[in-house]
Amino acid sequence: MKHQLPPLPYEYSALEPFIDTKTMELHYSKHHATYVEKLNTALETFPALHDKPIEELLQNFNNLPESLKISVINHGGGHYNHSFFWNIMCPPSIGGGTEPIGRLATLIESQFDGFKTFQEEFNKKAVGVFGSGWVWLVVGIGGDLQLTTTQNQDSPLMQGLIPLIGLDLWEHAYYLKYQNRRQEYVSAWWNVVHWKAVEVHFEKIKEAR
Ligand code: MN3
Repeated sequence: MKHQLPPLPYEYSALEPFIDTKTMELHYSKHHATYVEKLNTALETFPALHDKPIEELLQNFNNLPESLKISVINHGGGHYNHSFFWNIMCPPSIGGGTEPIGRLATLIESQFDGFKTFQEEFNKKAVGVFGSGWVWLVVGIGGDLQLTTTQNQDSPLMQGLIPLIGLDLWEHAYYLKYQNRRQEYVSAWWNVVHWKAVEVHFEKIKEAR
């Protein structure tokens, strides 16, 4: 079974002015699509593995055949990370950019000394990533929240972590609009974080444990 580019849950222009239309279009229809294509190509000669969900391949990447490992980490990670990324964003008009509520909010408050402090720490980590990578809020193995960064398309799943939010820090994610001003992109991005979706995802993780 081939991996598929999942439908984008909104129009290319939906996250304007924070993420511009042209960037969304290229990011989804070129960058993400290419990860999916290259992942499928790499898996062609491994039919048994081709049927497995991408999450499972990444969580167990250590057991993959050596010749396949790098392709799954790069293109499989790229496919998973972007599929995840589209779904934790939405336009402000339907709730993007609010603050979390409920159990997730309580946990953020207690672990990071408040939502504002959490955002500041996240931003600091985002700006500190050298080259291409991602910054994440994840659920750790013990169920605690952690801020972490990954290089290239490495996925937190590879370390047994479950992402709650993640921000793409590759230049392809922001260069057309923000050029070298990554900090500005990171600050603007908070306006489109879909906390409602993140909370639902968080509750599911809690139930599964
Ligand atoms: Mn990207």
